[in-house]
Amino acid sequence: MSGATPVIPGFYPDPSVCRVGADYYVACSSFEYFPGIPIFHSRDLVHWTQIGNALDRPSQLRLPADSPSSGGIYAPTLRHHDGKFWLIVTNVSDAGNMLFTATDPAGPWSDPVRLPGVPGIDPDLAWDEEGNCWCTVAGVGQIRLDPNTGETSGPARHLWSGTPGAKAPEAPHLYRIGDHWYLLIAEGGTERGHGVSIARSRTPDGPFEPCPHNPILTHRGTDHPVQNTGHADLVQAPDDSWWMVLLGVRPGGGTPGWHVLGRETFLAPVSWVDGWPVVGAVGPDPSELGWPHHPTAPEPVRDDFDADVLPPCWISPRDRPEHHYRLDERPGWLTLHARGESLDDPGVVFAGRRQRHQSCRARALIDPGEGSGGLAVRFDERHHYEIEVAAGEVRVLARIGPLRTVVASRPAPAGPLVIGVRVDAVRKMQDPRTGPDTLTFGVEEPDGTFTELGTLDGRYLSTEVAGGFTGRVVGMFASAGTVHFDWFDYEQIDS
Ligand code: 6LW
Repeated sequence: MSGATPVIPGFYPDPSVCRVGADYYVACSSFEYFPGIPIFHSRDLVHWTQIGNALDRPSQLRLPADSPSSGGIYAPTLRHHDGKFWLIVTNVSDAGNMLFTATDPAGPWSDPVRLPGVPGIDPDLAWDEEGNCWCTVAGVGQIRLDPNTGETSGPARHLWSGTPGAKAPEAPHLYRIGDHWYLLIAEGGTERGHGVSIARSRTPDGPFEPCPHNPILTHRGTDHPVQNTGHADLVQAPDDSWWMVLLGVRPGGGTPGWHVLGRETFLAPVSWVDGWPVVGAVGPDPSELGWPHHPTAPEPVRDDFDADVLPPCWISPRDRPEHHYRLDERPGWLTLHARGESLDDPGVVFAGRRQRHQSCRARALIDPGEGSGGLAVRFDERHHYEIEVAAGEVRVLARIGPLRTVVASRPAPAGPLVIGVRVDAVRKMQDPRTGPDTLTFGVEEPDGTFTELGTLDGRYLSTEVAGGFTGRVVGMFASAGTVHFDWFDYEQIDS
């Protein structure tokens, strides 16, 4: 079913989109990871390239060491107004709501304008014809905002509680379309009950009339391969067509189904009937769009660490201090200096990329020296699998909630070696108790053959087991001493 294809695969949830001329931009949540708020660019809404991260310095993004995984940066709203880009977002582990601006969405972005008068999460920005800026937040509430100073004015007002019986009205976005102001929201919670609803008013502050056919989008109660659809944003194309970006998940395996890549960004067409939006099939096949194909520069399959900085797809939990992540210590290598924290700790030295495909392979050439480190698939501090090289031994380890175990071990050759993980999604199921995939860790012999050391069930690195708002991140870590990596590669495989 073509509707099962995200336009931005991997854990890139809560997409917010804007268009400037022929260029589209999307911003997504990033939670406990640094840098934060990935920014993507597209010319056709289907092919997206990450052009940076909005929050790439500590003065913009503070994630305390004791802040929980899936804390930090919640849902942003990205808008273009008055000749510049505006990004409003909540850091639930620090100062709450903040506003950033940039002339180039690839960055640099400004330091934060703090918004002490803006309550809650999921802040949105909209300007009316008089230049007033309306900030709308989950709940759904609204307050007038001076986006340059961060000062609010007037009372916070309640706009809409969403559809009776549906919980958690959130992710509001306010638009002036034709003669109406439209208020788009998510409701039902970001799990299987998720949906998108809309209401309209003649004025930006209501009263709002709910759409008679809410929810305008949901997959709740269906067997659609994309579930949890919600948290949407609308954009109009240059040809006047309308489109929606939204989050969804792709559960795999048997019952109840486990999604391991987190909430991904999908696309759906929108048409207007009697002044209300009608949402088409989620995930149109690019060829169905008939638009010019704008190929994107795919993420590098292999990173040789020859550049002075890591490409924007690389992220680390909570911070990435340069003295722990060096590209200049051994030119052409990434050197990780551990800081006494393992993958069980919030501050582990770990550089990873989101797992973006259901079947994939990642490898790295490691020189552990006297240190210990390796390759990990991280969900959070309590859910991760890894292959670690330490003290002349290669071990496969698993952390699942309170349980930690050594799955396999064997002597390690002296010097550098290639370690890897292969993720095989389950395609055919004989047993409804089957998990979504398996993760096989091993070492690559000098002749290129892959010696498997241990295979693990992937359901324990899924949102249904671990909870939270993120997804798998695959990367390199150092748990003791200094560890060097010559290269890292990641690619989709067929399995
Ligand atoms: C986001 C809110 C939500 O701010 O989860 O479940 C939060 N709904 O819209 C993080 O994605």
